[in-house]
Amino acid sequence: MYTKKEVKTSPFSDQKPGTSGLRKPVTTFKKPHYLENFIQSIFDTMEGGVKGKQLVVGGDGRYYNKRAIQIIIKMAAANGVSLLKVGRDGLLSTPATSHIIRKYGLSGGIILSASHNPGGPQGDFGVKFNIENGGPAPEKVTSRIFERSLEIDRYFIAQGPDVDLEKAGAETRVLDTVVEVIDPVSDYANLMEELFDFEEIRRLFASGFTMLYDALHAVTGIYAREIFVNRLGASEESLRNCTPLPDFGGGHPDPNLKYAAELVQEMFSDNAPDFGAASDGDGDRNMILGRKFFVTPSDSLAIISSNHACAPGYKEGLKGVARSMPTSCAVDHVAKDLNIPCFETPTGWKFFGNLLDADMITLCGEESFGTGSNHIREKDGIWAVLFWLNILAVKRQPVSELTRNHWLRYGRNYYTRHDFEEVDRDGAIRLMKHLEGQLASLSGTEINGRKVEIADNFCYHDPVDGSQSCNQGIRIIFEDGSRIVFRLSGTGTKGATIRIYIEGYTRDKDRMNEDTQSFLSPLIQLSRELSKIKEFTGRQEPSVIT
Ligand code: VG1
Ligand code: CO
Repeated sequence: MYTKKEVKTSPFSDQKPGTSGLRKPVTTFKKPHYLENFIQSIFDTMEGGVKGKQLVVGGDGRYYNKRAIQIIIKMAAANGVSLLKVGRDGLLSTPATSHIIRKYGLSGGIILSASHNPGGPQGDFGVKFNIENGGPAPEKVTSRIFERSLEIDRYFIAQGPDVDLEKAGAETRVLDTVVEVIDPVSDYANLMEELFDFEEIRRLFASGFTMLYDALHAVTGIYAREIFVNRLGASEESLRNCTPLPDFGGGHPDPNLKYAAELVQEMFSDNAPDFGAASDGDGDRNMILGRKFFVTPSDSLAIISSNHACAPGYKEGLKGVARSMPTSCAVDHVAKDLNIPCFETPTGWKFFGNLLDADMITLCGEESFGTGSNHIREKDGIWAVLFWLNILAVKRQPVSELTRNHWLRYGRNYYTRHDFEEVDRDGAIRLMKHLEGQLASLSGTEINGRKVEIADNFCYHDPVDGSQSCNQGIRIIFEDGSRIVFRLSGTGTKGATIRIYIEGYTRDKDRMNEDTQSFLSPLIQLSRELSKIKEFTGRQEPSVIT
């Protein structure tokens, strides 16, 4: 029924993976040979060759997911993959994929997602490749893939009918490859039951505790229904937008104050439920809200770390923690208190992989609504929501009270990120050069009463494999614990996105409940002046503030 075909092709020059996989407009991915070239480049550079390997593939259900999966199934077969697990209907969240790779000892996985970027025919598509530890391919692997993509001249693909992906458990032979359709939820849900106290959380819901979970019409809808409603007894009304749609209902599947506006509005209304949460397109991000209360992702990591013992899976204690460089230093205070190491890595989950593999950290997170642990090698949205539920089930305190008590104990790291999206790329690059040029003269000086402790371009030395990743963002750190960080996004697909991260720290008990933007306004003002953002981009105001 199937025949193997070799197709001649020529390279594309723009297949360099960014912070998290290769992300391009759907229109680019639909160009003849575009997806095929990239997939073949992954196969061609797999250690020991792809022949005979076992892999998994799935995606967040966005537009082009179904078509792309069929192409990948046929390419995997023509390249001699022995077993290919595929999520039912082509669906698998990023964290669930990571777990499948680890649980079944697969050699890797392909995740079709542009994460939080919008979908649909005019939206974005993406391909992420994860390696055998279940985590995103590290830079040495993505560089090999990119180099290969620049010289590729052929790919292999099976010709024959599409594989039916509707029934979990079904097996189809494509050439010599077994294509197995898997239930995308059950293995993952079982893992969650091992880590968290489902009994206790069930009791919490039974006591009348209310929650609103918004999947933003992306992949986590199917996980939320099984875990929160079926296994934990939350009411059906707790679920919002939980049917995955190819265009995410026209929305932006990014769980933050701007793009999850409906949820935010409800959580800040007078009859708000006790707890609110949302995830992104591929399910690795999370936003945590209480009644009329927003928890910054940086605080969320710190609060989870400090309350880790509430969850059975973490009772034994933490080996260490890690955060990406722009993430606020809130977790550093907890680490100090627990007397465990705290690592600072560049942006992107791939940098946590070595630390997790070497058992040097247990929990880690990013300011960009990403939190996770050593249970898999990706950040994990539903996991973070469950961790909060587990903590709340034990503490029986409102989210706001829990967070405020945390600040009283450790001090508060006021934190905001200002994104200037889709600015002119040349202007953005010139802005970063301008900042770089000022670093030497900034060190040791005093600006508006704050002494600069460090002004540099962050360079990471991986303590496990000794690799170096430089040029990871300009940081200006002041002696009083405040910081301004500038970097360019590596996930956008139009122009450039400048991210400015601003942080201020206080232990003053009388200053714990101020408005973040006003607390930080002198630093925000300074960030505009230092970067001359108006001059370089023509823009004064950010497009997104989180
Ligand atoms: C953004 C975030 C980063 C995150 C990455 C992937 O990258 O800032 O923290 O790891 O997205 O997230 P950037 O380069 O645009 O700042 V996801 O949910 O795409 O896997
Ligand atoms: Co994501």
